[in-house]
Amino acid sequence: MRTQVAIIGAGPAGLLLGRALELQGIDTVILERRSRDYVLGRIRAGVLEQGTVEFLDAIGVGARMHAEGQVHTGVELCFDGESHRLDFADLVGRKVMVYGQTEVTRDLMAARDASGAGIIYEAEGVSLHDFDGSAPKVRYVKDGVAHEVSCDFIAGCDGFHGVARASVPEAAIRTFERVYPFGWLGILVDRPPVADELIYAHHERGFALCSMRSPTRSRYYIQCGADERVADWSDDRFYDELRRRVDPETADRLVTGPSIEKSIAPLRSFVAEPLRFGRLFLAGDAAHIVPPTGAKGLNLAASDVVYLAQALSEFYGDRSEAGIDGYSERVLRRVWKAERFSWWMTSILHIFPETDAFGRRIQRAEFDYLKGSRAAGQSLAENYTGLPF
Ligand code: RFL
Ligand code: PHB
Repeated sequence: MRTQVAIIGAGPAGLLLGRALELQGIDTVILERRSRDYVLGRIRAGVLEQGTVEFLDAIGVGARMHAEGQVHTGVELCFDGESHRLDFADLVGRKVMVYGQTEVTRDLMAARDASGAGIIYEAEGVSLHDFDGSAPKVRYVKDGVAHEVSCDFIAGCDGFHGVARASVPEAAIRTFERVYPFGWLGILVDRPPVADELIYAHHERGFALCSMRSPTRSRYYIQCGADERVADWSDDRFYDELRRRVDPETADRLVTGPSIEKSIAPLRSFVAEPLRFGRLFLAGDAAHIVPPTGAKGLNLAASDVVYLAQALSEFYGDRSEAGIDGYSERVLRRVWKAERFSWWMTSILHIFPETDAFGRRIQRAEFDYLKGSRAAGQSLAENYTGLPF
């Protein structure tokens, strides 16, 4: 089989890239290790930056998002039960869209189906070859039969545990990492959200987040120990803990119900440098990870893809290599700003093992500063709604 760009992974990064390239007339093959249902069953991100929304519109997959997603013009911050609303519209004239990653993925899969391009699911043993020359290849096994795809470029969009980054010689790559000593325990429940907007809460017992997927479906998270097990958290125990961490009115308003999903996500900051190795590019979680506190992971996958699609379209359209040469530097400059913001949001909102009395006073001062200073509010709002591409 021959294609122009072989894409590894059918998460948001791979699907967005496939769609953007298809609109430029560039041929792609997408190889995904899991089944379609498995990919659609993963509950992850919920907040789209304004720029991500604009990108989805530009590639013609925004219709259902505008019909079913919820536009949010602010968030609530809560510190030891005291609340403060940040009004993004007033502070920076911007907004975000609450629309699940699962739904974005579903819309992109439907668009790919409609164009007839297809996705090769359950591709096993994917391996990358010869990306240091001009004729890279990707091999995989499907239903017991070995296949080879020859291509001009490989896009590694296969997430943090994928094969693409792991295929790069160790001496050619440098990684930067911080693993946080806690995780997020999340539940999904078919009950109306406790508030119209997201609530990010700091409490001496740990962080909590009240989010949503629709007017009838809520997503809640609490900070938990890194080694805790989902099985030890009954729904009742989860709700009791959540109530203790938010302000009393929110706790009273909470409508509980049986969880339809419950999982623990570890928290990590990670960046690989560079993001281009000859004819191989890394994008999305394959290239970098942020803790979810800033709601940046999916949005970074989208901005990486904007740059990569542009670079490849310049290569094929204008026969210019400037875009692919500049890809890594351009992406990393934006990525590190999102890393900084996500790390900072995490550090002010969570309880760390080393958070002593001094540390909590500093966290309190951050909250008071955000409450009292328009500049501080603008800084958070500008980052949360998304820095320019
Ligand atoms: P994905 O989504 O992990 O997709 C990678 C795909 O590659 C496949 N794959 C392979 N395919 C073939 N061969 C192999 N060897 C392969 N190895 C892996 C995988 O099966 C998968 O389908 O990466 P991608 O596309 O880069 O997308 C990144 C986002 O999924 C991620 O950044 C976000 O979900 C992060 N995130 C959030 N981001 C936001 O922007 N806003 C949020 O509100 C937000 N909340 C979250 C989050 C992530 C969370 N978890 C569980 C990590 C909340 C949580 C709890
Ligand atoms: C979510 O709804 O899953 C969500 C929202 C905001 C975050 C992280 C996750 O910062």
